[in-house]
Amino acid sequence: MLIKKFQGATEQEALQLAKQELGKDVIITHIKSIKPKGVYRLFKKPLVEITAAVDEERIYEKKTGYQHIAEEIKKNPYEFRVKEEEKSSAIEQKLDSLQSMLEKQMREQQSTNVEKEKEEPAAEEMTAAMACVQMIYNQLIANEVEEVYANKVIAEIEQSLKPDATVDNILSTIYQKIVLKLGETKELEFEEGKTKYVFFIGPTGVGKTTTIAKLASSLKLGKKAKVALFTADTYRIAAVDQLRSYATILGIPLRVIYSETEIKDAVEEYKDYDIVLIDTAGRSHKNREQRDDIEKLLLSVPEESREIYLVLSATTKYKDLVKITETYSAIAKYNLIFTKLDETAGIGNIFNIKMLTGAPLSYTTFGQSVPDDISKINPQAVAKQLLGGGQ
Ligand SMILES: Nc1nc2c(ncn2[C@@H]2O[C@H](COP(=O)(O)OP(=O)(O)OP(=O)(O)O)[C@@H](O)[C@H]2O)c(=O)[nH]1
Ligand SMILES: [Mg+2]
Repeated sequence: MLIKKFQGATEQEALQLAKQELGKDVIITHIKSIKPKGVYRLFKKPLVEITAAVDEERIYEKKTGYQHIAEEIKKNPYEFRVKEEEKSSAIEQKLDSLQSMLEKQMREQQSTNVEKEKEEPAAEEMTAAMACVQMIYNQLIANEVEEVYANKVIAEIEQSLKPDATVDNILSTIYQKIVLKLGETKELEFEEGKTKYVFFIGPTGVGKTTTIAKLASSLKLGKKAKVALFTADTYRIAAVDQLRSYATILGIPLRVIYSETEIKDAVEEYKDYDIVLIDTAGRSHKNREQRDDIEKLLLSVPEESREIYLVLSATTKYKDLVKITETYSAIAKYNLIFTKLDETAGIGNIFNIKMLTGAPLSYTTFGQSVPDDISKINPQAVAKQLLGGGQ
């Protein structure tokens, strides 16, 4: 969208100028009367200034062909990946859905603005740029980004915002900010000759065991890693059986760990393995004893051979996520996995928890199907969704 101001002796004259320059499809987003100041008051008539906007989407589409990206996100929001060749120019990409939404909202505002302005010329004019920032803020809030973090992003860009900044400028600046804040994604990797012990911790029922099965499958079949499974979830027979059935299908060993000392004992036996994925019982972060148990278990493996993934459901309320992450932050460093993205429209919690903990983002899961419903978190795709792409 291109936004520009035009002045004329009358509204019609200003509109005509706008149409000459921007074409017949311009929409008026704002009208105000400019009274000449000082000595000019005596011999100059007031002018009418209109703010006109035009959708350059189609021209842009032809130029860049980026329209398909928005289409792709729309079709499959969670699996959308920025293609390699587009990565470098990702920040320049149009956020088509948000653009059209902004345009629609501006059109809706148009009539109210025009009315208001005619009645009482606003003392402080809200620039089109500020209106755009406000809409982006609303969009972030609608996607369940916490106010404090939405404010933070907006405050950071506002300082450098020029009053005549275009929607393009504003969007790409905010988009870049969010991508930067989401940071680099942490992928589960392994080094040959070094066994890595990977713990999956988190509240009950979030999808730890299912996520382990998905990752075990892609590590073994995709990356040809030598994988073993441990389970420390001995509270329920069904829990061991659940993991055993995955282990059997994948043809990998499963060991049941009854106490943290058994992990130490197993080190020699599993030294030829690249990765040992360790399932834990869902724990209540409120229960002190359970928290201590998990701490003992995690600390039984030295930091250099240990990796921890905190599994959280994207459907959990932000306030509860704060408590959960606080509990685990006090124990050790972790990476973040968000499950059940198929059950929620708001992905704000991914951003919220990243901002809160600073922990690296790693995977999202979006369904019960093993091994398909998992992917590495793509910060570009998350930022686009937060800004309204793919809605
Ligand atoms: N919709 C949806 N369901 C999921 C997802 N991941 C796991 N589930 C389902 O959530 C339920 C619990 O999954 P589990 O893997 O057993 O969860 P857990 O964290 O190991 O549970 P506990 O061991 O009891 O703490 C199962 O019905 C899974 O199929 C997901 O991404 N989306
Ligand atoms: Mg489990």
